[in-house]
Amino acid sequence: MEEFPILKMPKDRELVKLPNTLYNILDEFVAEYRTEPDFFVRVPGRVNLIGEHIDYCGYGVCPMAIQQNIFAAVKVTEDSDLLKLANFEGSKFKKFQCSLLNFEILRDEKVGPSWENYFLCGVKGILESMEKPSGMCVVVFGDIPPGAGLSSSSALVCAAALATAYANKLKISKLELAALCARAEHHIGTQGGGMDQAIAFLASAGSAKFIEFEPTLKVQDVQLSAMANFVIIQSLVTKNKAASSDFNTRVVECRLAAQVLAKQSGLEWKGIKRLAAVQDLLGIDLPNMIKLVSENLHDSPYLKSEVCKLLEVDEQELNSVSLTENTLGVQEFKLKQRAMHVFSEALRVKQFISTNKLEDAGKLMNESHESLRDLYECSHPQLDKLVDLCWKNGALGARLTGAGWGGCVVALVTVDKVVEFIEKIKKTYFLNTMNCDENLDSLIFSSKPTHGARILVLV
Ligand code: ADP
Ligand code: NG1
Ligand code: MG
Repeated sequence: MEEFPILKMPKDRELVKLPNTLYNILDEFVAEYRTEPDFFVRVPGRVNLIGEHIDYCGYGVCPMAIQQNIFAAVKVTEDSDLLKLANFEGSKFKKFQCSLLNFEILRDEKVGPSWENYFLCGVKGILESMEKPSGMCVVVFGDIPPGAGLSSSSALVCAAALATAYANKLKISKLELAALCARAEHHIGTQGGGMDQAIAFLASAGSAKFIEFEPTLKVQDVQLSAMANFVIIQSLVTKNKAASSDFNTRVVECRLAAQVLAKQSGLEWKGIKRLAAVQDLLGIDLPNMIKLVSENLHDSPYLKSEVCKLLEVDEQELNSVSLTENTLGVQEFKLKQRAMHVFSEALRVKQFISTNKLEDAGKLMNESHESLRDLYECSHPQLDKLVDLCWKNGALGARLTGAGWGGCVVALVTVDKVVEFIEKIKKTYFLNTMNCDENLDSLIFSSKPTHGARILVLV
């Protein structure tokens, strides 16, 4: 784990001046297990600035890590294969234990999988490359609001993987961990693209990142003007992504759009899973992909029977080549609208990372929101309301962030206007619209890009 700086955390808390979350977790750990942890891992959540629902289509995205984290305190027990998990919020997230040599990841599409399953995804990712893991006692703490599009799920998966890797002295790079965790989170049932796990490990303080997935994972810094400030606002509508088939339905619509476009273009379509692969094989640019979609796909939804006919397969074959377990019953697919969103959003990302004009960056964010609302249909009336208030109260741009259907909005506001903007949104959204007067500072805050996952040891 050479790439991870091992930070030292003094046991003597008097040496640390400020109250520190880590010491609260330490106390909780000692109360739970009557011993001290060997180490902590800390993995940040993220806000995606632009490039939504395109990572799983093979296109680059532009997130940054935020200050909220998932922490795990860990004690390694070399004489056993037992995993013991406890959570700081014990009434919400119940204790759990299992053998690391034999466990199952349980999905639940009605209420969502229980929390330990996300931890087990990360563990399973690491166990695929080793045989005899050491047991672990773990306490998890998180302050990333769950189901808010700030990637609490992946921070938990990544924290579990990093903890398991470090506990077992595995040599593994950040890039490998990111790719491994993206695959591992699929065990929960949603087929995301890898943005969240990549930024969790590869973020660095001070800059957002442009993350590309094809042909392999690659990360570059994105430097925005010093005047740029990103404000994150919770809509107060949550969306548990693994508790419905909405997310995978979009993944499948994009996959079918890719396959239909490939077949129409005379390409061998069965091996194609992503829209980016079609573009690659056709060797044309994004504006021409948009033209191809507008000329070749129809506006009305495609019935499953029509897709079968176009691809010349029966329903059984379509199910096994293109669908997921939880989308087998979907009968209609909006191929044109989803593909239009993906290609236009991929183009917006390129423009966003290369512009030095904040007004242009804001406009691209606005267009992204409109596309997610109208073409991708993953917004929510509360998100639309909030975005509208941002537009009216001085933001240069605003859009939903993360998977959507609820969650957060990210607004681009110039430094000189941030305080005034936050006050206006507190009043117009939280007080007037939502009648909410709880501590608003955790519901609307300005965030600077922070660093990726870290390991801390007690000294
Ligand atoms: P998002 O990634 O947008 O926050 P998801 O629906 O993908 O939302 O994941 C949310 C799930 O992650 C929660 O339902 C819970 O199971 C798990 N989770 C998030 N934060 C914590 C936490 N602090 N402790 C335990 N589980 C958590
Ligand atoms: P959130 O909102 O964190 O569940 C999901 C996917 C991302 C990406 C975005 C939409 C997972 C773990 N994350 O994020 O890969 O597709 O939606 O841009 O599936
Ligand atoms: Mg998630």
